Amino acid sequence: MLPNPLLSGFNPDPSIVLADGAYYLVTSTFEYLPGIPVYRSTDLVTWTHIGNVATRPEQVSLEDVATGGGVWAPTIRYREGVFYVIVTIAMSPRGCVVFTATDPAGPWSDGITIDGVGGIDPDLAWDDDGTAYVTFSGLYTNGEQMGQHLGIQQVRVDLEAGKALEPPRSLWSGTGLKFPEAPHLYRHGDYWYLFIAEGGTERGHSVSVARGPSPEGPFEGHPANPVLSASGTSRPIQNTGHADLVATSGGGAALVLLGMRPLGGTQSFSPLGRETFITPVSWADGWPQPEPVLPALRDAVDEEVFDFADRFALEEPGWLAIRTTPRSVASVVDGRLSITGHAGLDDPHPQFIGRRQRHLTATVSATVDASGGAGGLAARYDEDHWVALEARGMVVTARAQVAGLEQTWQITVPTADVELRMEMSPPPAGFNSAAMGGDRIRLLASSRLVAELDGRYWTAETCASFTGRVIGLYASQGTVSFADFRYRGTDR
Ligand code: 6LW
Repeated sequence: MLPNPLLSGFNPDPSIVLADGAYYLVTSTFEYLPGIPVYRSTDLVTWTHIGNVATRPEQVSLEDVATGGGVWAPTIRYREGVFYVIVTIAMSPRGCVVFTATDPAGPWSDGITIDGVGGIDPDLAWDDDGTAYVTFSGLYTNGEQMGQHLGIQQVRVDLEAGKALEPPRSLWSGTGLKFPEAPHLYRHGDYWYLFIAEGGTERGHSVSVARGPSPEGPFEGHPANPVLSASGTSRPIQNTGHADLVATSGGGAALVLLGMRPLGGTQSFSPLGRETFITPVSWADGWPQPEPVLPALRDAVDEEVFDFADRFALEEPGWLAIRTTPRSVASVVDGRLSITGHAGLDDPHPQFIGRRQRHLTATVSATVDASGGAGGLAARYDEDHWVALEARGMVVTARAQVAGLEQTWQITVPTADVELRMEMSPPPAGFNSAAMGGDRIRLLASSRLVAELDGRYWTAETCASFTGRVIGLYASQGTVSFADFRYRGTDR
């Protein structure tokens, strides 16, 4: 059985390709850099984060992009020795961009904008004679109807010239649920299949399928659409949709797709945001039938220790920064990670580097010296939603920021080199407000509890954010240094 989640933590909108016996999977990164992680596996079980598509800020131009905008829903494909990633840089003039690489670990090209694709979630497919098709979710991008969906559209494109060869044609609009989006187009047997998402990316999220005789259609819907949805069920994995099809060993097939793991009671809250899952697909009468997405948790305890005496600790591809690269925020100086701060976490350009929280039970810690400034350990959703343990000299302040409102708790610690720790765990069983809430977040300094919080306020549902929880190190003033950063997580 394949593990589920397949790639845990903030990994939405997965797209996958099989090339020369290996799978490559990419996900969305929004306002973070580096953008678009590339994960590799040969068995769909063990995945390695081999690099990122957007390692240079100019590839995606995020400086002025609002949080929640930026790198949306990449598609990865492979043809004649070249990997292609096509993606929308939302709310940015870059628009629909195609990157190429011969080695998926990188480097990837600077990217070329394809003019004439008015929408989001572009897919790339070629027919037998080499005609390239971009199929996307049409959106009004200006005027009074801005943001309204136009259904699934398509253009033939010249990838080298970066332009559409025709005005968008409408292909199909699904079954009538809201937001037809996330199209992926493939040939299978005698038909071309169009998989789309419908119902919005929240609890109504669904997968619907249509088929037609050519990549341009005409398309007829699957009689049992939507073919996959967790909507209205009590399954532990919700919001399932935005699927990409891939061949598996032994002639089988599977969908990779996004989903969430809500905690708590009837409302329920997902601390990790949208994660990547997988589910088998069988074929009957020329139609695909995916199975419901079920959990298959990994047993392992995942442990990462970044000891900054190792000067390559910052080169690991999983570090993220906001609208800039981790290396322009932090550096390794005399065996410690050093960050110089001049803005707070509520600023669009904070001096923060972090990593995805990937487990519902996780402990993250860092040893900080803040004798020359202010900074520490933070868990971030966006500018208005974060939790921090901030050291300033020998004073540690726990800061909880929700919708721009803040509450603080303060203690004094005995030494300048203080261990800051966040412990996250699922809510307790029972029928009270803690049990009905989000995960528990405990904030500790030098092993003393400074605050304990209901994590519901730092979840995908509350923050209305497309990302997930990113936990890491920051400085808001002066220069702060860190001896280490540790992450320990388990799903059991
Ligand atoms: C993405 C859209 C969606 O472009 O959310 O879940 C948007 N679906 O398809 C951002 O991830």
